[in-house]
Amino acid sequence: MQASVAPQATAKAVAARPVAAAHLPNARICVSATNAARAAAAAAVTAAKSGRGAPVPAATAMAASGQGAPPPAAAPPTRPTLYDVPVSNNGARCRYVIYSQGLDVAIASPAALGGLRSPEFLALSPNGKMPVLRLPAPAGDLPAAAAAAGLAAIYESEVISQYLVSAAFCPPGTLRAADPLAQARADLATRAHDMYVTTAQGCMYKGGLTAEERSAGLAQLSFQLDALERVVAAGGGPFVCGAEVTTADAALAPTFEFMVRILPRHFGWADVFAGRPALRAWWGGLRARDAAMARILDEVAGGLEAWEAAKRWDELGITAQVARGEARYAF
Ligand SMILES: N[C@@H](CCC(=O)N[C@@H](CS)C(=O)NCC(=O)O)C(=O)O
Repeated sequence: MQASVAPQATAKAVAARPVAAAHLPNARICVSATNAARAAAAAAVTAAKSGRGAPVPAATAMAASGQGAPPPAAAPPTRPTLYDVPVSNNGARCRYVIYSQGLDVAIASPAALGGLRSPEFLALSPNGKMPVLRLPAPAGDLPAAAAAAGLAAIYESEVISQYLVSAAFCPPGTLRAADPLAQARADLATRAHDMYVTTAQGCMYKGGLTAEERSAGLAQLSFQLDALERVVAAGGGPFVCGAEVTTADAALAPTFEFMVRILPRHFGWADVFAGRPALRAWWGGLRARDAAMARILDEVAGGLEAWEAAKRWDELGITAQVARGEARYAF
């Protein structure tokens, strides 16, 4: 339903939108933006007095990494909280929905819960992966055992993204295509990305892979780029599924930020978009068309620049592996 509205205008129009209590997952426990601000302030005072952690304002939290010295167990959030970090390409799609729709959802680093391997985080996200969305669950709302088992949390970025655009938070049709076939293309691009691209993306930046494993991963990225090119070309642009921006654009774009920055620089690719004109056109216009999209891409880019500054590819032996030339890395 956002399609006919300029994305910047949409973001502006919804920037101050409070989340209607009736639209929230449990009206009894959810608060308006104003009350949330009061509750956050009260929580901060309580946290300062008690030394316990509390949800961190987005700007502060996003500056933190996913790891860090574990604080004492965090107090239950008073509003929905997304645990994620800036460089997380999967989580970035959820941040896009929050930013573009002006949702009253806090963003905090997993470090606020003691990091990805802490019992507190694993109770919310059993695979130890971000993002995870924690929903308000004060004492008495859920049995303690259910809360401890993570029943007040949703993980998997696409599931969170779809929940955030559902009636729990947004008007019907938000970030969805009106045409069923267009929406099917958006779903297809998202699913292909999640099943075949993100599962191979570690070949771009993880150590411990043999030359053959890294080469196979990079070949898979190239193959999947061709498959995505067909889907995006069928929609006719400018967005993933056609004329309307959808959650699919936010799912794919952060991973393209990885590919565009890493593949030419570290693996000798001449051009990620060579022979892929539909993807080139989509990518070329994405930042300028949508301020919330530019924001998540800047967050991902900042994380990748920090990796560059830390010489990640040298430190992990990837640069030396590529220099040995035992396998093909450029596609
Ligand atoms: N399918 C999951 C993938 C989650 C995932 O791999 N998250 C990454 C960040 S983008 C992560 O937590 N990495 C840290 C780790 O695996 O230790 C989703 O879409 O949420």
